[in-house]
Amino acid sequence: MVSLRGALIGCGFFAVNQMHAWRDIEDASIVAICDRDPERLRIVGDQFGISKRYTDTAEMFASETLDFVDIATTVSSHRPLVEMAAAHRIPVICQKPFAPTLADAKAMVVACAKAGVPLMVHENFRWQSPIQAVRAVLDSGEIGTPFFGRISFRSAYDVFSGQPYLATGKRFIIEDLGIHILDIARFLLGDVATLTARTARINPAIAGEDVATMLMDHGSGATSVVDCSYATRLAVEPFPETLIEIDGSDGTIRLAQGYQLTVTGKSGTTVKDISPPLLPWASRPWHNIQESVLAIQRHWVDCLASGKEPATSGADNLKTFALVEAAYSGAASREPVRIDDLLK
Ligand code: NAD
Ligand code: 89V
Repeated sequence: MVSLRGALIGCGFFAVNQMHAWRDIEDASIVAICDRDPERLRIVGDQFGISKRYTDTAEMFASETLDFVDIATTVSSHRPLVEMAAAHRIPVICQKPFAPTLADAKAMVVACAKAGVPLMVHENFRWQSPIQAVRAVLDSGEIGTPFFGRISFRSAYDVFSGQPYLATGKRFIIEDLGIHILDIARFLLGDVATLTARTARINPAIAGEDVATMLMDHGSGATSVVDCSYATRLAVEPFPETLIEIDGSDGTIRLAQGYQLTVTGKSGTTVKDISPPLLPWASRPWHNIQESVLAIQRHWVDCLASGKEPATSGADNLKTFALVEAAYSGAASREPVRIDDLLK
């Protein structure tokens, strides 16, 4: 297979992981990079040996022949950049959060559909191997039909040192982190009918909410609780582990801190350590997330080769993004929100 020619837009904090992962994928390579900050362009260009460097995205699209673009900028630039890729008929990956509003997210899906180009949201948490392992247990039928889930991310890790912008937005934990955990809930238990939410800000030094609790009714009939906190000090800091409890008609799944998976089901109880691999370029505790970046980028290359729709396509991600919007509006109104009403 001929190697796909990609370009990366946005050479900041997280893009370095994406560049490492592209280097591990032999069917694709990054041939050009773009950042409006010349210093970030220099750092990433030098680290990964990329000589084609642009500070202007329009100039890059005009000058390069590309098979895809990978957008790793922060949220406010996502819509104009995705629409620019669609106008050039270039398949596009866009980091989460997909958009500032659901209306912007819908517009990007329409723009790419009209241009006939694939669009994938870089929603990588469901690609973490422990999350995939939970999904495999559900698919095996071992615990029967799930009727309850708790998907939990509670931490006091200092995310602001690497990503200072997270302290300044009116929206914080649901938009930045809850979006991943809500996506995992959809991935494991299916699409959501209604959501009820409560939020709090415990850290007085930040602008947005740092605690969120969401109760969801899934279309399947299952109920789940998604709870997220960056104000939870524990004896052993679990960042960035997502902990999972699922109860089914024939058993239970528990993914506990330290990547310990306990399954009690039709064939008894098994306990396994399902720690993710430490890739050569990865570092703890981020290795769990870094491994998922490689997995989702591999999936993108497979999808481009086969014509399959990515698991976290733009259209799929609208259903996760609707949960984010519902959580903010439901926390404000203290009323349950119907998800179908948002997706019309
Ligand atoms: P960052 O601010 O460190 O990097 C963003 C870079 O994009 C900056 O260098 C900036 O100069 C550049 N940029 C912004 N607008 C641009 C434009 N229009 N044209 C060219 N360059 C532009 O941010 P970050 O922490 O790396 O986050 C980037 C995105 O990745 C965010 O959406 C964030 O939510 C997401 N993220 C995802 C994960 C994950 O696990 N999926 C983890 C961390 C961050
Ligand atoms: O996914 C993210 O955007 C990151 C982190 C994993 C720290 O929440 O902000």
